[in-house]
Amino acid sequence: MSVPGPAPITGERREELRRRLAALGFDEVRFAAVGPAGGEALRAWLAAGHHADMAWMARTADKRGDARLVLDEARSVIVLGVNHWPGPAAPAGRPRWAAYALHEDYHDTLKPGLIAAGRVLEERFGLGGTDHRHYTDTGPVLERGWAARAGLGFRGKNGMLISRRHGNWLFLATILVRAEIEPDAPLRPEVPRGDGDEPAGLLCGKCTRCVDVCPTAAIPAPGLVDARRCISYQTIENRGVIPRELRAGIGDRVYGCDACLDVCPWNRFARTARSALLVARHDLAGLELRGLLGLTPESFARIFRRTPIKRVKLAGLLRTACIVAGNSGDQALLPPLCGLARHESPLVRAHAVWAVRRLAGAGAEALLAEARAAEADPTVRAEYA
Ligand code: B12
Repeated sequence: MSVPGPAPITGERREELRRRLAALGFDEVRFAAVGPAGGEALRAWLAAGHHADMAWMARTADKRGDARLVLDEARSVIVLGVNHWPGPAAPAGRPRWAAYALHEDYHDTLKPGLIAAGRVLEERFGLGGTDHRHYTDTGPVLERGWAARAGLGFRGKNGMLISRRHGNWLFLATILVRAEIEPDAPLRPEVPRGDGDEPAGLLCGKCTRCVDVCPTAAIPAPGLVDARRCISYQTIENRGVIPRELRAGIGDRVYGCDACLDVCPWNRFARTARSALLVARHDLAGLELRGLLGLTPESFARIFRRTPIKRVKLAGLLRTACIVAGNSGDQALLPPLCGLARHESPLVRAHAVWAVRRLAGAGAEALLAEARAAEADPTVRAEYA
């Protein structure tokens, strides 16, 4: 005898669920039915090597392509969006941070909202504790695909899930649920190819601003991001040496990159974030480059505690700060950079050498002579060579 699943959530009960989840701080609450889900597109992306060294993406590809391998008997996906636009106030002449990083780490701050959402499902909708599972960038789920399926927005040519209300500035979270929830419609139900895989750029029209503006040409086709060339990947996920040919394109971006987000015309509707699930750290946008170059383990831990930036660790941030200094044209940064050419981390030394050379030109060899003579690490020696 088969055990009946949880009762379907439809009509007014579905709207009650939407209201209760919105009240927890989620700016968008939408529903999708589990079904075929972008697995083929993901596999093509992986086969082309676009995931760089994010091997975990390949290891979990089957699950990402099939929500039922993540939660067996999952019938619905609740897709939640939190607007994180920090507003237009970033001061000029400072190193640039991705907008999402101007808040405490959303993986942590959204969690209480997701746990509370689970309680709502259990206490008000009769689901058991094992009938739902939540993620925000923390599990093998194609979050943008589900968000598009649920009509929360559409996948833009920059790969982002773009909302008509919030532009490019939504954090996404998903709750896989064993109950059937009456799904919301995707933005243009007449366009799908039949498998729920909406073409990228659905509401982009002829606009290609995001593709054209990318400083490292990381968007080879609409909707397709090659992480190997993406500044976001290089400055956040890559913990090693940043390829030399990409360093100039990094410009003044010290952590993450919003180049392809910033230019999107859909951002005109965005409003400054006010969700209770975010803790603003807009002060980071005021940090000066010279200060970053002087970070110590203690000051790094103090300033970046609870932010997503802590994940790249001190050496990772100093590495990118050296690149930004090299790109700055500011010769006054040569003394701290020469100091970093003797830093204890070879990663930092390698990028400091690059920056000194870029800033000082022919004068660099004299400035680096002592550090070079003392250098034993092969990666840094390669940088000198
Ligand atoms: C790996 C990853 C990265 C990588 C690779 C980026 C990429 N384009 O895939 C790197 C490190 C480069 C990166 C960068 C950024 N990321 Co990121 N990243 C992820 C992560 C963990 C997986 C994304 C993924 O699966 N990529 C593989 C590609 C092939 O998948 P895709 O882009 O989703 O598109 C496919 C599917 O949607 C599928 N599909 C199509 N139709 C359908 C239909 C259905 C029903 C389904 C299920 C699927 C599906 O086919 C599509 C094409 O192949 C997600 C979190 C998550 N678990 O989803 C966050 C996530 C995508 N990142 C996010 C953010 C904020 C960023 C940055 C803006 C950070 C920054 N400022 O530096 C940049 C933006 C870069 C860009 N233009 O994409 C947000 C995006 C929110 C949004 N509104 O879109 C996410 C969703 C995290 C979150 N929870 O908020 N990221």
